Amino acid sequence: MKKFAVRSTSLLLAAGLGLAAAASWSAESLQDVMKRRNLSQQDLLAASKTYVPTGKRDDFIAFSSGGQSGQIIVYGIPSMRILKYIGVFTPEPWQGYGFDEESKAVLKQGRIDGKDITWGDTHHPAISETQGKYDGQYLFINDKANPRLAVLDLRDFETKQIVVNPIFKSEHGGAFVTPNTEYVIEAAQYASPLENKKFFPLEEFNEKYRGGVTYWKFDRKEGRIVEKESFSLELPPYSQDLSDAGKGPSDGWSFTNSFCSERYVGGIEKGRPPYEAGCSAKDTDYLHVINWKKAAELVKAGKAKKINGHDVLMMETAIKEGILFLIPEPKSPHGVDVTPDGKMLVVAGKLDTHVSVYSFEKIMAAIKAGKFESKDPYGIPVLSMKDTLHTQVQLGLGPLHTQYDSKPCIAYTSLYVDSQVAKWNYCEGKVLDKISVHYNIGHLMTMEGDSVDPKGRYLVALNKLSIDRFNPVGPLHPQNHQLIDISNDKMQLLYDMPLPLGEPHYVVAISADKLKPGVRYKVGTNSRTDKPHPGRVVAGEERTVKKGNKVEVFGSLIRSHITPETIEAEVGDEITINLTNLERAQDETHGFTVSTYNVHASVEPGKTVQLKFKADKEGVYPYYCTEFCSALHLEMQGYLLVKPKGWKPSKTTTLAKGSYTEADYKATVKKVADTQVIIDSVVAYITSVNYKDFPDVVAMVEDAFDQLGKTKGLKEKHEAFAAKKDWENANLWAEQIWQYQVKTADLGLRAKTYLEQNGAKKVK
Ligand code: K7E
Ligand code: CUA
Repeated sequence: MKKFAVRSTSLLLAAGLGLAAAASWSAESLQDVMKRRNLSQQDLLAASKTYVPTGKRDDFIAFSSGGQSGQIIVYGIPSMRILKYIGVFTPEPWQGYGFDEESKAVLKQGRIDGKDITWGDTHHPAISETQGKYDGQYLFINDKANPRLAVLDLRDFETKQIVVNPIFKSEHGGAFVTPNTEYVIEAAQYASPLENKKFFPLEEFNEKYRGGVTYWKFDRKEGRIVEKESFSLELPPYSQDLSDAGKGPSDGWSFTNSFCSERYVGGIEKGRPPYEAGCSAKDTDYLHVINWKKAAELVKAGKAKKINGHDVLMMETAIKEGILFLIPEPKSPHGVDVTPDGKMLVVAGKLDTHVSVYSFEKIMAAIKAGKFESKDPYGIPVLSMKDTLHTQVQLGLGPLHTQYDSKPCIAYTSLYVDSQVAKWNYCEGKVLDKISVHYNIGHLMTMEGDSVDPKGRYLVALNKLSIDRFNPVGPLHPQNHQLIDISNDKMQLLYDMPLPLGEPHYVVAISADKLKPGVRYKVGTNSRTDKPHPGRVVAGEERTVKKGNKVEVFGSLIRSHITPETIEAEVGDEITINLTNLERAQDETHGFTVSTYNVHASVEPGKTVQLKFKADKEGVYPYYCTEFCSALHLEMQGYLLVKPKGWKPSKTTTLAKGSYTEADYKATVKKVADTQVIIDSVVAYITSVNYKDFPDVVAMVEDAFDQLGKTKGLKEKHEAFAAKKDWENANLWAEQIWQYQVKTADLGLRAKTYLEQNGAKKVK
């Protein structure tokens, strides 16, 4: 390998050929380290279960709600390494989210009453399902504070759509998908008048305030929610909480529980007892049982009423058609979780020590027999607990949420007050194990644990308080996601991960091999619409168009150059900059910003973005690439020149000249020749193996030849200047050849390394 070491390129080669330093093992033994760091055998065991060596990958990918950050957090399991934050309801500068026109258009869909809302209280992410199994195609998440739902595409981990709930003022029981992602379920939380901008006094709460559940229609082919085909069910003002969709035998039904079915409206200011007291006075609240398939048919048949332009199936209709029922459930429940086989639903009452396991078969039997114990004040038939319960199990204080294991009948329930996870058998109604967590657990999550096909192995406890677990960082503490091994009879705590981005209520995890995200876009793609971008260019077609006071740039980015190098405008001009990243190589993202104009874009390979602003102040504004993309990244630069109105150059200006000699020129020419030798050898290697079987390598090779192709004609150019003894121009044009060669060699070496590591075979 050494034979390629050429002076000016040796740095590049050292990196590209992987001339690693000789492995230097620590002289310490494992025992020494245990002693020095005060680690137990148990600690070592836990470490070995979570440690993912460099270059290796995680088995599961978790998508966590970002809580009040309005974002999604992506991390790996079991390493708990954070992989990405995805901007959803909130601008996210790294990804240019909210700073380029394409993503601004997505955020704009989330406007309410014409106003931007640039944060979200995200609670429940959901992965799209096919036949009840996670399929890894799409991700949904709700915003509780401003009732909205977002759609993310897992091909590029980008937010594509935000829809605003047309009738709710808050929302909590979403996102939950039906088994084939026909609908995304979203339930209201705090009851309000359904009609927009309508005021009714709290004294009319029972009559004029309403809850509900919305079923958002999802078009999988388009990857978007179809608002026109979505509908809601009007429900009593019972503070609907979490939902879940039936599966298997219960497919077609959905379940939503509630708290404060007392319909208490507080009023401590008027001497009445406070909310907390009034909202937990009764021993039971109501589980709503809804036949959503039938509801969808009724809406299609025109039985819905339009409220704010949205189809709402009124309670009266739902009762008459026999698609809405209630079942008492223990005090202030939080989660309702359908078992993987779809036969039971587990409800945990926060203020009860039991979990209640309802049998779907019994529910159906009671409905069929018309066996109701009463009607609620709105006339909804109420099934009795006795007729519908399979069993109740005493688990501990403050049971909240339940998830399932790959082993039959095994469930895990979070105990908020006890700060514990309980492992139990819901078929036999037996507690099997308990483990303490730190502290005050909300949701918990097992691998694909709310699907029909849970994967077992790990459980994550989403603890609300971390108190003393981490180094102190001030009064606001991070949250604590604790990883627990559930592959054996006894649960084992493995790892504490601080989550520093809001309170993530829920997280879902999918087998990593189900995700197949791309590494590049088709050149010229608007990633937010998946369509060709009108501002796209191919190499050589870059241009700047000035029309009146509008300056529009159609530019490109490729290592290590921004085209154009200057943008000239007059003060007051409207500037539009379209940029296409022409790279095909993996991870060659360029960023782009213009000084002090509050614009930023992340332009991944193939993507086209648009930045728009008014050049409202005269002056000189550098623009540059914000991602360290290459050895000449800092040189990816240019100037926006904003001239005063009517400005003319006062005298002929000349650009500053460098002083170059014949010797400089000759040295550069030699450097070019040496580098070509390296390129030739790399090309010889690549073409000697079956590189065409590796699509990533083919892309790199294409990129490399693109770069090399740009040197065409430059040799003649520098030689012509040399003949005239113009050493500056001769040297700089020769240097430009080397610039392209370096990029060619960089790609070629990456391709070579890839081929070597991925078992490329010799072709004759
Ligand atoms: Cu915080 Cu599901 Cu919104 Cu429970 S939720 S903890
Ligand atoms: Cu492109 Cu830095």
